[in-house]
Amino acid sequence: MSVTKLYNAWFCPFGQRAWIALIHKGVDFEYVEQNPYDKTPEWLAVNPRGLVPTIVNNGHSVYDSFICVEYVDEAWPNSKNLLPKDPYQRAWARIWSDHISKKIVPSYYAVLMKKNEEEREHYKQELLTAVSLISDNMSEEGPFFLGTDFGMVDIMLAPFAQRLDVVMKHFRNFGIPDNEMFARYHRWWKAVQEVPSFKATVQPEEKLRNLYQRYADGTATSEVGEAIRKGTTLP
Ligand SMILES: N[C@@H](CCC(=O)N[C@@H](CS)C(=O)NCC(=O)O)C(=O)O
Repeated sequence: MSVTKLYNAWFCPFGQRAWIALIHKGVDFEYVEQNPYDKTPEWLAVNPRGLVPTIVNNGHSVYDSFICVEYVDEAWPNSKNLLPKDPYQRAWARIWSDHISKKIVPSYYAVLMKKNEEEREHYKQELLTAVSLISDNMSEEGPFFLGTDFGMVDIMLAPFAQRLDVVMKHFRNFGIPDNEMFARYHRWWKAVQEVPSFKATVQPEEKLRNLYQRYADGTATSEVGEAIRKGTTLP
């Protein structure tokens, strides 16, 4: 049987999701560092969209981080479920994963990339509203989104929580306020930082900041960068 491969770029928050999922489930895989911007025929043969993350398993390519996380959970079933068993709880986890993709991620990039201060203010408010909404819907007991088990929603949010702390504070002097409204969010984030699979994927802060400089300058030519500039949906 061929070895399972994860094509990723060290800095990519989407790729980090698939990476965390594979480690968390204890999957034996090979990490392949890939430059996703260089759309060589070899790379496009692995993923026609040319985006990381991409998981290659049993001769098939699986891509898009949300799909990768679900796939990992289903392809390597074990006690470390990333999605709960109950259909409604599964739907609930997907509802909030979708919220992260549609509300939190785009506003994070917009605060980072928009040049106009007024526009940035608008997206800061959107980001805070979106984060407070997800915090209000985290399980009371916690510490994770659904309770005691680290899972899908936590994986979807964690790479961006890290960038809010490391990148956003540095370039925009802006973060999630440490007040009553966001107390549950901060309890969640503290617990996530102790999860071994998450810890294993964390990159040095300085390295991340250097990489995000071009987003903060508004010059990033990635598909995400183009989408934020044009106001279209993210890839
Ligand atoms: N929706 C995709 C987005 C993945 C994505 O945008 N990855 C970036 C790196 S962080 C990429 O591969 N960019 C290549 C490009 O922009 O050409 C996912 O969730 O996996």
